Amino acid sequence: MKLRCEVAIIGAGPAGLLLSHLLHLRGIGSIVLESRSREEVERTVRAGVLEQGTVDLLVRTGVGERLLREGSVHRGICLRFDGETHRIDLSQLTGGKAVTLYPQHEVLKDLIRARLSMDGQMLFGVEDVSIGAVETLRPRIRFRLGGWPCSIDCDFVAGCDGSQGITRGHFPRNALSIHEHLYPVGWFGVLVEAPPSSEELIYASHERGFALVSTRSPTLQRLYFQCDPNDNVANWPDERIWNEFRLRLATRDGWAPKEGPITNKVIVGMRSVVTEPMQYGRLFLAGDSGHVLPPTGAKGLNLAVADVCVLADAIGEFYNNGRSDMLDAYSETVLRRIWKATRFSWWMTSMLHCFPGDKPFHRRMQLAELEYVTQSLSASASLAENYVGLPMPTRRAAATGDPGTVSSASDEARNRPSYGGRKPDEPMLP
Ligand code: FAS
Ligand code: PHB
Repeated sequence: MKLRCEVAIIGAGPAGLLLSHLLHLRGIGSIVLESRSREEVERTVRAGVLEQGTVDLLVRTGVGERLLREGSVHRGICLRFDGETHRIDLSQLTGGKAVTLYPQHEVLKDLIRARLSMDGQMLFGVEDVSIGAVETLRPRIRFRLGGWPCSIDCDFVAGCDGSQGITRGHFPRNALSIHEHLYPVGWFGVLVEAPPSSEELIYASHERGFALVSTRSPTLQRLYFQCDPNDNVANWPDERIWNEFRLRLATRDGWAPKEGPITNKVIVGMRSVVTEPMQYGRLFLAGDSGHVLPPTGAKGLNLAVADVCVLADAIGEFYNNGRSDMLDAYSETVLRRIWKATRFSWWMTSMLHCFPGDKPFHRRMQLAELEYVTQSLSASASLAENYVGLPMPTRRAAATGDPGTVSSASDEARNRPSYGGRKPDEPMLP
C-alpha cells in the first residue's frame, strides 16, 4: 500500500494525536502510525495533571468538552513536611490560573474520537516503521500493516513515538546531543479504589522518602511513594504499601490516607533527558521522543502539548503563507521552554526526595528550602507559576527566535493568522 500525505506522524500518544488534530484545523492532512492497538493506547495509565495552557488549548480546539465536564480543577497544591501541611494557592499566586486533574488516557480517547469524526487517518498495530530521505523534500516512511509492506511519501515527519521510539535514532549520531541525568530513586505508583484522601494534591517530603497523593476520579485515586528503582512490585503486598503511606504522610493532627483495594502497581524510573536539536531535515521530534522528565513536576504531557502547538503553527505557516522561518526556528523555540520545565522538574525532585548517601546536612537544606518556599511570597509564586505552566511560546518568538515578552491569550488571539485561502474547519485554531 503506497500512501501520500503532507505530514506523517509516528506515535498516537498525546503529542501525535494532538498534532494531527491541530494540523487538521489548519487544513493540513496527516497520517498517524501507531504500533499498539487503539484499545491499548486508550487504557495507558500515565499522566493526570493538565496545565492551564493545555486545558485552554484542548477546549479552544474543540476537544475539551468532556475534560470540562469530568475533570477536576485544582486551585492549589499542598507541600507536607515535618508533620505539617502547607498550601500553595496556585490561583491566587498566578492571577487565577489552575491545573485540572483529568487522566491522560481520557485525553487520548477524546482526541481519537475527534480524529475519527473528522475522517482522520490513524493506523494502529503497525510494525517495522523506518524513515528515509529526511534530508530531502520528500521523506518516505516504510512500515508493515497486517504483514503487508506499506509506505508513505510525505513532506514532513513528526517523531511523536515517545522515549522508547525509533525516530530519534534517525538523526545522524554527530548531529545529536543527548543531555541525561539519572536519579537514583524511582516512583512506586498505585491505583486505589477509594474516595479522595484530600481535595488537592499532597507532595510529601519525609525522612523515609517522598510520597504523593493524587487522584483520578471520585472513586479512583492515584498515589506514589519514592522507592528503589530496581525494586519489584512483588515485594510490596498491600499492607506494606499502606504502612509506608501512613508513615510518610502522617501529620501532627493524625491525618491518614483513605485506603481501599489497590488495583494497579507500577515502578517507574526517574530521569531527565533533553535531546538537541529537536529537528533534522524534514524530521521533527515532539514530546517524550525529544525529552523525558521525572513526573515530580507533572510536566511530561504538558510539554508534549507545547511542542506540537509550536510545530503545528510552523507547519501551518509553511503551507498557508509559504514561510519556513518558523520551521527553521522550531528546535530553538521549543528547547527554551523544555529547559525551563526540565529545571523545574529537577528542582521539585531534588527538594522533595531523599537520595542514597544524603547526609543530615542535605536533609536540613531540603527542610530549609521547603520552609522558604512555603513562607516566601516570591518563592511560592515562582513554584506556582511553573506548576500551572509557563506561557506557550508566541508566534513572534517562534518566528524571530527572540523570546521577548511572554504570550497571553489576547496576544495569541491577536496573532491568529488568516488562512491564505484554505477554509479551516470549526472549531478555532489555538
Ligand atoms: P507517549 O509515550 O505517550 O506516546 C508515544 C506513542 O508512540 C505510544 O503510543 C507508543 O506506542 C508509540 N510508538 C512507540 N514506538 C513506535 C513505533 N516504532 N512505531 C509506531 N508507534 C510507536 N506527565 C504529566 O504531564 N503529568 C503527569 O502527571 C505525568 N505522570 C506520569 C506518570 C507516569 C507513571 C509516567 C510514566 C509518565 C507521566 N507523565 C506525566 C509523562 C507522560 O505523560 C509523557 O510525558 C507523555 O505520555 C508524553 O507523550 P508523547 O510524547 O505523546 O509520548
Ligand atoms: C498523577 O496524578 O499521576 C501525577 C500527579 C502529579 C505529579 C505526577 C503524577 O507530579
